[in-house]
Amino acid sequence: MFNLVIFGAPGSGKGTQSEKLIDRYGLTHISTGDVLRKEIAAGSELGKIADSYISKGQLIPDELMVDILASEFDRLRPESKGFIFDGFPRTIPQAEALKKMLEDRGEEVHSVIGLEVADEELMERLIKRGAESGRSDDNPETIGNRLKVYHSTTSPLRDYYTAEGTYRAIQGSGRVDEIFSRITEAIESQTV
Ligand code: B4P
Repeated sequence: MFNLVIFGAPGSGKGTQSEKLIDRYGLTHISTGDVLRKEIAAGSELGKIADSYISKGQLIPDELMVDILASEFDRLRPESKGFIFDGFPRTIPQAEALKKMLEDRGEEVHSVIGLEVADEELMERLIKRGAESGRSDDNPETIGNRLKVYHSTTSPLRDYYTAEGTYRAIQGSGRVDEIFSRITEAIESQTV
């Protein structure tokens, strides 16, 4: 099994590049953002809790997120030859929980792809997406909070995964297909 984490700020292209990686490598995609948005659309109890955080640009509490991730992983695992974790982990405790969850199942994280994009470009992309899709967290105030949370709480994961020896920084601006080539080169240099 090959397990990949795609990491980066909000709007850095995690979802966009994950779609292409699934096609290329046949991996199973777990996007915690997508899981939460489905729950919100269904109006479930979990969805109501998630909405109260997402609409403010805050992270869902770690304990809840870790349970969601583990149940998605166990549900999808029998059919899978490897996973793309998109949007998870977003905190050091989530990274530690992911490591333990995988170790308990005889697995590990093989590669962490970090998409690096300047804040001004992230803001522009997300405002554009908000205008097109109406996503409730893509408005300037909430985007500002999400970027603050990213810098204070999520970006320390770069050092965490650098110490683990799995982190590869990828320049995340430019054309989608150019970025995809940079990612596949990095993955393939880690696996040969
Ligand atoms: P996510 O769904 O993960 O939201 P995101 O970070 O904004 O998405 P992503 O980075 O994938 O967007 P993409 O670049 O594809 O999370 C939403 C919320 O859920 C979080 O704020 C949090 O509250 C909660 N949550 C999720 N996971 C959690 C966790 N583990 N713990 C706690 N809370 C959690 O797309 C952005 C836009 O850029 C698109 O419009 C795309 O078309 C465009 N784009 C992509 N690549 C481009 C390029 N190269 N050039 C120009 N535009 C590009």
